[in-house]
Amino acid sequence: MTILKKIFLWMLLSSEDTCWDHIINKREQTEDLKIKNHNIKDSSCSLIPENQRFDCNPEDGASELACGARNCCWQFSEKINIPSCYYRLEWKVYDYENLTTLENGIDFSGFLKLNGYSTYYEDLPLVKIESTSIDDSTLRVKLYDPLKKRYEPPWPVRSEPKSFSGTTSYVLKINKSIPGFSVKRVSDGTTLYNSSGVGGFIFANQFLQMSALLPSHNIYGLGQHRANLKLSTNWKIFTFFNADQPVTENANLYGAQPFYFVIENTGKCHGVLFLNSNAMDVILQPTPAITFRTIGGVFDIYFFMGPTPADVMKQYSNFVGKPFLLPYWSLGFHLSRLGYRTLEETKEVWNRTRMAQIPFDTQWNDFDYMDRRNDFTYDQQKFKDLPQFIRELHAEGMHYIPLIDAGVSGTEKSGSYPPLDEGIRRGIFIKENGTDIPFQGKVWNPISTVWPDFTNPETEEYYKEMMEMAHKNFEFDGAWIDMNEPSNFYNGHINGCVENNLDNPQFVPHVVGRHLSRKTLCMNSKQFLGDHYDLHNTYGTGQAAATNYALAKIRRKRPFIISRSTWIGHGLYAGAWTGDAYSSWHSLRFSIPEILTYSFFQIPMVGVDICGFDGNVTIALCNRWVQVGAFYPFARNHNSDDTTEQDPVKMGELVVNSTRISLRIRYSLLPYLYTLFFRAHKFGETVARPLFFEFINDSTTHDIDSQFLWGSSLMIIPVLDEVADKNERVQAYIPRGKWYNFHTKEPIISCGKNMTLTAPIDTIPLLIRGGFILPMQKADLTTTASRKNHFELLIALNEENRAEGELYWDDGDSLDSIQERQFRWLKFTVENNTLQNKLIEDGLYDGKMTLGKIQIVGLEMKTVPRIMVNDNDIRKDQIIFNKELSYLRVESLYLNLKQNFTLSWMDS
Ligand code: MIG
Repeated sequence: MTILKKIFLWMLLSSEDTCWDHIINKREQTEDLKIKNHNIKDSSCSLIPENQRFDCNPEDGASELACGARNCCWQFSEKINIPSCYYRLEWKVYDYENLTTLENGIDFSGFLKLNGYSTYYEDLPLVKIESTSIDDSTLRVKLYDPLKKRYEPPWPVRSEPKSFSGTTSYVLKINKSIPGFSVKRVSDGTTLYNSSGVGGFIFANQFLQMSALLPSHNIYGLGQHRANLKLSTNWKIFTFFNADQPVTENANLYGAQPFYFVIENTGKCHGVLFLNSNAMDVILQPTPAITFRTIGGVFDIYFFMGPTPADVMKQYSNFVGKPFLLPYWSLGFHLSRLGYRTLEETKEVWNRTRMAQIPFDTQWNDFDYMDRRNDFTYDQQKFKDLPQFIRELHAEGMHYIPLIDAGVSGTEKSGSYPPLDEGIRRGIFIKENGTDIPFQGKVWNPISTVWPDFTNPETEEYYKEMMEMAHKNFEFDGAWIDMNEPSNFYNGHINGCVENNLDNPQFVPHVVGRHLSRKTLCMNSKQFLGDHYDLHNTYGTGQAAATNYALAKIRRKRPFIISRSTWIGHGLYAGAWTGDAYSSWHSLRFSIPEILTYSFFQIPMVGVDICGFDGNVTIALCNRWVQVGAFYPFARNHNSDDTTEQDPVKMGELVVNSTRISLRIRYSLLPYLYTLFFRAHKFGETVARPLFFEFINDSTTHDIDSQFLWGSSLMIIPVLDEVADKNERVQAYIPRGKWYNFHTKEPIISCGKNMTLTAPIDTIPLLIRGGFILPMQKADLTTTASRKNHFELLIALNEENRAEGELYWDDGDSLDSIQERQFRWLKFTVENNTLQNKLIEDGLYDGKMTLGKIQIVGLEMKTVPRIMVNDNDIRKDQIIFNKELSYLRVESLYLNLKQNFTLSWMDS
């Protein structure tokens, strides 16, 4: 085929994408030049604009010479992040061969054959590329070694997809002349991902790279990083390698979630998972484009077509697993700190918090409670009465969660510490390379630490036994799993790691310290399923899975686990907290995008340490932090041992007041929050939700990460800086529609505008969205008590005087409530001045469910309305109506929610 014909074909394949067209034109010119001009090298290079450069020398210290050796372009750039050494358009080391369409007519397979040298060791001689249409909205493209099995992550657990033969909302195209592929949305022709001839496609043993053009700058996800919700495309490197790294910008943190989410220019959305657990850099550049650069495994890429944000989430959750159904009590307030040195100190804080009438469900202990900081033990002196204390908590309807460190003590007298003896007997610890000896490092344990290998199928049973042994001594209710990146005080061994190609690969992603074994294990240590090098990022999720299994077996109730480290699919087993946050206004402000980003990853149960972990918090900061912290899905105040006490009572009257006010609101809204968590479990929906999920066509919302929603209908507008705090005012964007001030019930009608809201010193601004019904219960001091109170409905009418809402209810703790249909799942609607309930699904839960009160906001009536329940008038003294506010309250109802009822209002 002549060059021109090739170009023509290629243009046909991809002519709809503007960015792409641009490059094609350049390429066409380049090819013309090739014919006319000998000095093609420099001209082709200078035709590539800066923001279309793809880095050809990601190692430090690029030079013209080294760049030339890579057959790349060199054009020195002053700007720090813009590559001086970049790929020429025709750069390739692979050629397509034997591309064939498969039986279903949509999927294909083919090979890429090596025809050059990437400059990285061990380029694969042959790469197989396969596309699999999983369903109409999910596409998988996998590139792997057909000759030798390479590592692939064990989580999320997945079955080989069957290929689908219906119509798909996407189409995948290949330009046979150059490596790569493109994925296009059928309905509007948007190219979502185009890697054909973009950057340099490389598949070497320890260097895998793929770049792709993206359709917009609205890119989200790629956690765990401290960043704005909408990610910067200004040559940003996001490094994925789980590390014990206090939360800061431009660093790889505790979790790895290589999943991104894009709002296309049309407002349609899609998500992309890059299922690779090796240490990896992901670069976003202003083209806009993305580069994945990883040092092991395979390319396994999943496209989730949306088109709404909720669709993307649902499709993604179908693949990675949906969040666990949490126990109701876990939605209460949690109190913790490192450095309650004794049980007495723990009790003191517990007591004063309760005495202050602060809603409070779960007391935590950090490793203080352990005997010599060893897992599965408790200190028989300083925490002598721990078992009794836990019984007391239980009697009060409260719960207890202890910390469990990932590592187990590695030096104990034989026969004295079963977790070590049993682990050795079963051979389940991560091993020293080439031996059967457990890999030894050091964490909190007295002398040394070894790590259970959660990829070993034996470990689950081992973990269960160890936890059961501990549980017999003190009946904890959940688990807080820490240091599971895994973290180590040494860089590998006490004297480091021996030189080897896993600890010293040719290319090291931009991990903090630029050294893989920094504060973790040597990369060449051995796990059941392979090298730690490959499995590192999955460790925390492996521990979460084993802990979940153990807790379910031991307690026969819903497991509740909070983990620091996370990986893809983590939410199926556990929630997370974001790790060590500094007690600063800056951390407070970033806590919102941090929490929202975890929602994308299907980890809705997430929180930031309220009032911050490191550093001393001020009263002013803690005061605002407790207010928003009450709206973190996971609401826990936690603190380091070398900082001043920051439990609400210790912070003084102002903070106590704010805590009480905000937690009472939280507790009163728990039936709503629990329903959202049920929907997360059932459908993969988000709980804490970015505004753009609900207002996708309003592009102002695409950037907002200082406000958020619970579900569709409650907007939280926290005070996040000192100016707003002092002024007691906060700026907020109110999307189009009718809203109501939660506190005052005043209506706000917006056509999409910025507004200033008052934020009194002890109160967080909250808005309810017209058109929705929120199930509530009167707050109490524990969830155990509050969930017995009568239900209430808060009805916020929209401009058409309609509203709807939902309630999921069960006993809040049984493992199999859903399978056994031990629930009630109701829908409420308001239409034609009548409130009605209907079953969404039939259920058998037979606990009491009484509706005691309704509130309606936005009810415009001339006089106090007459109200009928099931066609009977109710008493006048049950009705309170505020005409100016259009606010109605009906009290002392006694309606069984499990039966159908109607409640209507009319002019009297
Ligand atoms: O080396 O268990 O992020 O929440 O208090 C520090 C002690 C270990 C780190 C956790 C923090 C916890 C602390 N842990």
